[in-house]
Amino acid sequence: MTIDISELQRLDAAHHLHPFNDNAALAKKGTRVLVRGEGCYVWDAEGHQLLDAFAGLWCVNIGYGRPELGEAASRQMTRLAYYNSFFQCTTEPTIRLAAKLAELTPGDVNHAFFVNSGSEANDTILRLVRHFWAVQDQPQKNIFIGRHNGYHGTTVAGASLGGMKAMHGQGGLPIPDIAHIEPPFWFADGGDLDEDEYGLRAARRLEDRILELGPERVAAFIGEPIMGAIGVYIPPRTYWPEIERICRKYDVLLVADEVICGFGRTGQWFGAQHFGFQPDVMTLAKGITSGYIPLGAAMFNDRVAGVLKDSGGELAHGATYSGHPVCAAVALENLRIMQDEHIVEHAREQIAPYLAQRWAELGEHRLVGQARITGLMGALELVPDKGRRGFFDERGTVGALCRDIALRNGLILRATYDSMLLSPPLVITRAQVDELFDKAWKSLDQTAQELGR
Ligand code: PXG
Repeated sequence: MTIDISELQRLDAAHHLHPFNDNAALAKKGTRVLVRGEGCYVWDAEGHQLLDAFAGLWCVNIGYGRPELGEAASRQMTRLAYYNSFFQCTTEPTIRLAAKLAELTPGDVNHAFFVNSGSEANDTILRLVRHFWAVQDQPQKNIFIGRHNGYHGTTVAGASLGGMKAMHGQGGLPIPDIAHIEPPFWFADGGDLDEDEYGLRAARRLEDRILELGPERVAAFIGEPIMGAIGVYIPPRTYWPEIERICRKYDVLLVADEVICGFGRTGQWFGAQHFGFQPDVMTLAKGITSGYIPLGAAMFNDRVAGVLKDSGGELAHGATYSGHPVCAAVALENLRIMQDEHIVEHAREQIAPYLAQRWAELGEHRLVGQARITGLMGALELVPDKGRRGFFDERGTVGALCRDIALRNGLILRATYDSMLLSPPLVITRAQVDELFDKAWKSLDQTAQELGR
């Protein structure tokens, strides 16, 4: 069956509002329609094959086209397409998934509340953590501290917890009782400090802010182990242990938003394990189903869940699709494949060291000021002057140019400002890493040529 692309583009322009797009500009240009995926590749309706070095949107961890996930969905849909977890009921895959997540997440983070996305998981965390303190006679302990340029989703609470100015500028955000501190980004902010010293200094901004607000008012700190959307800010190894120490000292709950870092992205199951800290609460989504079906989970440790369970009343929170059996069945199949095929170990042992080596080679390109990478998550910082840690005057133009050139070369990289971001499926092979390197190098060369004109 052939696809009439211009007809689809016309309908899209007429009826579809795209997230995070200039919709008027897109309507003029015409959207790209993707039609198929297999492993690390996707194909568009015009027949272009693209190496997806971004795993969709940081999520297709097991790669595209695994029929087992469709079969798991089909089996569950045929048997019991839907039942809820309200009214003292639930379904078998929902229970089994909660238990599986308790097994995989570190320490005593043993209790799942299911939703449909990362944003909703963070909304859930905001409400239930505030409730946790309130039922212990500390209703004033309700402030969440996040970070400027953090990304925690786009719902009212998610976007408020995040620190993206553009999002705060639309819709009257942030909501009250949310504070932000500066993120750890040594490349821009480290000055003369070495990275380890800088990591401690950046973490202590949390202590300063807690003391400013009063520890009796601060409910929780939330952070992505590695900040993804803003440009893969990899904190120095000293950062998270210091954050953990500060949270414990002032009895502030530590929330790790693992939506991107979770499910193998860093080479460990979770980013917290990579950095060696123990969260009280975790946000999960994306890789939980490898993006095959929407699902999010807020995970709580024994302390928080214990208080929520024993609070002597009904938990006034939940969605129609909390614990949807089809989504849970797909997540279970995804996690079974990841475990049976040792996909996290493959990423950590076979791919991460080789990718780090090739990424460092890209770092030698004259356009690249820093090539940072952890596990299968990296960024190339494009700069005007290779000898200096600085940025282009008009940020984002060069990144967008490089992204478009890469696309023409058959490579999907995301650009945030002038950082080219990397997050391939975890099943990528060494040969595909070489292909990625060749296409990225060629794209950097062509970008530099364009700039020289
Ligand atoms: N937390 C983190 C750390 C995320 O990266 C969310 C929460 C929200 O998840 P949902 O499922 O509600 O989207 C995210 C999502 C980008 C980009 O441009 C990143 C995300 C979403 C959309 C775009 O890098 N991350």
